[in-house]
Amino acid sequence: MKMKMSFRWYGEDDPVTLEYISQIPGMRSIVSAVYDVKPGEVWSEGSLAKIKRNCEAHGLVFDVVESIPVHEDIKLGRENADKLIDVYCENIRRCAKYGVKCITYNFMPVFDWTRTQLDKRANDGSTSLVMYMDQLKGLDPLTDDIHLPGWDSSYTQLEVRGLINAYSALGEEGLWKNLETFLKKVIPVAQQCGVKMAIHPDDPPYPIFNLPRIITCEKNLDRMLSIVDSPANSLCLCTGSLGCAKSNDVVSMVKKYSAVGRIAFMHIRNVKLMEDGSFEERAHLSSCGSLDIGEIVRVLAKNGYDGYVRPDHGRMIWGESGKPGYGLYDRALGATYLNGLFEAYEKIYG
Ligand code: DNO
Repeated sequence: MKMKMSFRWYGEDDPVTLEYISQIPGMRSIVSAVYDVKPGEVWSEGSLAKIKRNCEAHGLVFDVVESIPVHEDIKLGRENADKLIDVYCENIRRCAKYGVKCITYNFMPVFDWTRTQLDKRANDGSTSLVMYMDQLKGLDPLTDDIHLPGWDSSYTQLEVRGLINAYSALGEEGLWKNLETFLKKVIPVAQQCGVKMAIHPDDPPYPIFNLPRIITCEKNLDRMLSIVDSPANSLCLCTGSLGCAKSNDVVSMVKKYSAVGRIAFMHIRNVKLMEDGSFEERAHLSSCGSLDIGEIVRVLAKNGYDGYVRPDHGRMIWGESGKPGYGLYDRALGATYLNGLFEAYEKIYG
């Protein structure tokens, strides 16, 4: 197949082993990262070499990194940002040396994805991640001692408050400026090493707790891609992240950006949107949620998409327990469903 099917693996501590992953039909690539250092530090070549070796021992290719985290000081444009960007570039070079072709990252202030519950039970007994607006309402990290699932637990409440205040002062245009500085240094290095940088959209794609969020909609994706007009400056188009804002037409975004070769990585999952903006993560099948996954794959195949694809968050089913969103069974079902769609559409479009 043209597209490259991949699976996220959290390293040797992941209960989902490389052996299990290799047993999923059509599985090609491993999406992983070096987890033994903090953001802003250099990744050891030994760690990268080990991931590569482990993958190859199971007939898998380690060619996608998710993520090299962007240090908050880079996003905030603080004094040591330049030095931290140099470290980032060094990490890109090192990844490339061990065969990595695509690196995912995000530019979300303080928190990565945000949900209000990680184990919402559906009628069929499966559980999944959800965001319920009424659970979110009234919460204020500046005054309450809260910790939402998905947030980086290495910050104290006090540090989180400091960061939130710094970002509020920075605002959206300040964040854009710091993204521009980052991209103008990082993309030429990636290009030189044959690596595509794939920015992950903000999840969910709207401001949370007054924090600026910029990778949210078509207009902003256009702006981001135009900062450095190179295929090395590409998107990780996450259907579930962009798809939880009603105003985003995910199919048309996939169509537009795959036509111009600016999608390096597709995260594919389905979400069910509610009237009040709440959403539930669902099984991958189109009929299980609000997104037309079949149409998304059709459009990709029609445009000859040959980048990476991974089934994103799965539900917990069949009694499995583990890292929320990252169990084996439902993601394997997702991969198989996506492989089926791609096989059919790639055959039709050649
Ligand atoms: C969530 C993931 C994100 C993603 C980062 C990329 O499950 O899609 O955490 O890895 O935002 O930097």
